[in-house]
Amino acid sequence: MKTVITYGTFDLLHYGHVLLLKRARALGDRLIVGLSTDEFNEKEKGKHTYIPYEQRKELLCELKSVDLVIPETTWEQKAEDIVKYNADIFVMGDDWKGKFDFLSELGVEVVYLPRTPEISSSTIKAGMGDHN
Ligand code: C2G
Repeated sequence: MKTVITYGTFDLLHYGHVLLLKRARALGDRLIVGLSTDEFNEKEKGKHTYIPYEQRKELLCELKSVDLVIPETTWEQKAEDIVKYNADIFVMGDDWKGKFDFLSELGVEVVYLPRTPEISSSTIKAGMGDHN
């Protein structure tokens, strides 16, 4: 059983998120998603989330690529999660390239996947602004 783990906000879930999750899941047999809580987003990422945590979690749980969703409440929890869930592969989009290489010391394979261009939660929010 090869376990893949990834982290993110996944606000206003869109095609870029789904493609990331699909590719991450394809690297193993199960995918765990560390989903940023609303508080973590506000305090640590300075990001306002439009969709509250519980609804973002529910959406992710509906995706066949996702096997388990856990809360992301700190930047530092990744190492303990990797050990706790015996993760074999850590995946992030390549906007994070290099930022999590240190995790390979835990024996996990660190993989950065190309982001899907032209779509992001911020462009969707901006678009929504145009139509108000
Ligand atoms: N992503 C992507 N293509 C996009 C947008 C996002 O591949 N067009 C990827 C990101 O690279 C990330 C994942 O989808 O791997 C989730 O993106 P965000 O919700 O923006 O996550 P982020 O704010 O980068 O939080 O501790 C890590 C953080 O929680 C990551």
